Amino acid sequence: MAEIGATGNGGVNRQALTPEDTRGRQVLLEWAAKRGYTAAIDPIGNLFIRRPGAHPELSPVMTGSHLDSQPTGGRFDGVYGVLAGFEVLETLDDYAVVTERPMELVVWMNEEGSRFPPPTMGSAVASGAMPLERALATLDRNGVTIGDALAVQIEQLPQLQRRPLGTKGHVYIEAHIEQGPLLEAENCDIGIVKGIQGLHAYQVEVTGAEAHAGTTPMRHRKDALVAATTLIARIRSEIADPEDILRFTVGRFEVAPGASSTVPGKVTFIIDLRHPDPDHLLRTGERILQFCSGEVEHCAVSAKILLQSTPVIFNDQVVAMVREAAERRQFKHMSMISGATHDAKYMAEHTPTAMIFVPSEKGISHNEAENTRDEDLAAGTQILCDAMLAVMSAME
Ligand code: HGY
Ligand code: MN
Ligand code: MN
Repeated sequence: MAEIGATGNGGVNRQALTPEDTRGRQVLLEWAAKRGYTAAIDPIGNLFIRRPGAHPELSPVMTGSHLDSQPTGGRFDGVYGVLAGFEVLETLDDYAVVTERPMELVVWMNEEGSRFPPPTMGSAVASGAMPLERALATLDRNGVTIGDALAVQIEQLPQLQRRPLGTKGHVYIEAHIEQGPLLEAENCDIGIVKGIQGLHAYQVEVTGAEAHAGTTPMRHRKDALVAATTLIARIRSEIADPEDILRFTVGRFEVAPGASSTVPGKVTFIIDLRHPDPDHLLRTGERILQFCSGEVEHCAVSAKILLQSTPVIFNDQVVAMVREAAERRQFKHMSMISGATHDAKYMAEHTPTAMIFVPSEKGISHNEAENTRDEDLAAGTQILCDAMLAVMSAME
């Protein structure tokens, strides 16, 4: 998979619904077809690869993650969970294990939200947290909509069954790299993930007036860049958290018209705000929205909410079964809350859900240097297999 969209710097650029994303999905579907698994797609482009069980009418034990990446993404974010899940299905085949329930591997569409903000879009739409029409109308920087890009991708995928939104499972367990430093720092092999912190995404528009860089006096300018940077600095100082638990990021910042001799007339940027406490997240979000309205440095400011996902706590029975699997295999493990967001947060709304983490070297992720050792990847895959089999008959 890492060859598809390889950046030549050790990472991948396989953004949602690009030819690289399509290629990755084609390869996985080829592997699935060889194994006789069926494949379905829902209206927002989430893929469901199904290994049959003895009782097809029973709800499936599910796993999954995403194949789309950040522009300078690593080889493991998302991909690991997809390949670990596929490895579980194949291993059960190789050992001729007939499971009571079907097993399904989900490949979520646009988890990263880098080409089409916000993140976890496919799982948000599937769970009803985001209207399908709004997601399909989302534009990339070149004015391409998700709807159009998805139609092109579906054309290039093999024939797929259609599935409505809202697939529920018996249980959903997602394997993922930690993307942070805790497991390595504690010298642990496995993270027993109890939940995910909340995430708010806001799109802010700052509107000034384009003007000539040489002739326009500074005092007459409505410089959208000056206003936007002043606003971001003001917000940062206003919400600064001495305990360093709050996460405030502006990673996408667009200046128009982007010409060096024209005073910027418009700046659009996205705020990514995260915190494990729902009230603190909401209050901080409200303060930010107050800052992002009215006028700053003679420019008009407005903001719209792209995503407000509240912190989630996973099903304690499923979490306990993941922990038991790690104990039985004598892997050193620790419980944790995920700082990164994942599609599992939306599955958790209607399906008993948990996650398994494996260590990230130096906690590096969303970076081409992202790395995890083979033995850690294998350990996580083993726990995923054990836990998926354990929940098969449990969890009525
Ligand atoms: O942003 C995230 O937390 C995820 O890696 N997309
Ligand atoms: Mn991810
Ligand atoms: Mn990511």
